[in-house]
Amino acid sequence: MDRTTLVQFIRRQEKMTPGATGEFTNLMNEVLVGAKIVSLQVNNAGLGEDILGMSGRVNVQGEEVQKLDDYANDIFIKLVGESGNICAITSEENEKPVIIPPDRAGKYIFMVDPLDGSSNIDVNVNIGSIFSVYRKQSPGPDVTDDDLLQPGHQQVAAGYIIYGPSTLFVYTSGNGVHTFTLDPALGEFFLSTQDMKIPRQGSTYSVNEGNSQVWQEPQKKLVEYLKENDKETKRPYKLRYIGSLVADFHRTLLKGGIFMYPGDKKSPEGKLRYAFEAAPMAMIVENAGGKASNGKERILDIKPTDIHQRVPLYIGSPEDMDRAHALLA
Ligand code: P6P
Repeated sequence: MDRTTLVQFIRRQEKMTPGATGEFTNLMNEVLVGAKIVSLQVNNAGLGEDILGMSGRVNVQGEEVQKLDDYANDIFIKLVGESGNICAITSEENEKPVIIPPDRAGKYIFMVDPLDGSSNIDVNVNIGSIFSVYRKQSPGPDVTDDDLLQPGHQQVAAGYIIYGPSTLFVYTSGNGVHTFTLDPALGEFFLSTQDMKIPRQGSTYSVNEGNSQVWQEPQKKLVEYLKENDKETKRPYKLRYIGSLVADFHRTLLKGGIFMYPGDKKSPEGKLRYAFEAAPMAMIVENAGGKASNGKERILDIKPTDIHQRVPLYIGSPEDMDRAHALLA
């Protein structure tokens, strides 16, 4: 394995970026410290302090909050909030944005799902943290909706940390998708894969078929099509669904195929959040040669109207996505 650390890699990219000031590198350093701290807690969950189980709180999404959700949220908000590089943080766990006082603020906006898939913690299934970085758009010191409700194509960077058999940090700043593996003995992330590309076509589909009774007809037809027998188009596809977006997405990125969380008759906008899940994964998959849509429109072209807006998500290999769009049309 290459012994390039995550910060060394980001610094190299910074040197190749005209006008770079080092603020982004400093911000990313705080994010990776947060990742190491959360990784330690996730991997020691159940040992020592009682960090497993429910916090007793229900979040803005109406979801029961795990103690580790709160812990991860506090860690990222504290570390990134004190970096001096950001003027606002939005989090899936916080109803309102955290606004940094102008005298301690910087030019970036940080958006985070601090612990996605946390309902899987108690059954020891992979979970993750997902983040996005945007530039402040509005002039002057105040943070406005122009800063908090940006279309995903304005992301400066996007990434996720997946806490599993190993802790991986996967990110893009628009020049390819790169993966770093945490060496727990050294407490350092080392470069493991540079400029990842998603296979042009896969052989798996990933969706919660438990919702099929409330799917719209085109969605039903798409999944039936993927299950038909046709050697020429590598069908039937295999179903793989973990119920943790970071894990389902990471497998799709490496092996190809398509992940879907469609809108349905009960929830026309689906379940996943635009800012904290769909937009960052869409930036990553496009930088790896894949595609991401809401079934019709490119995810990165959508301008959200609320920081907690939900959106249907189809994401994966370009050939699988093109076929899905043809069948959903
Ligand atoms: P369902 C986890 O709660 C999450 O937000 C994503 O990580 C995951 O893809 C999705 O919800 C799973 O939802 O309805 O299939 O349990």
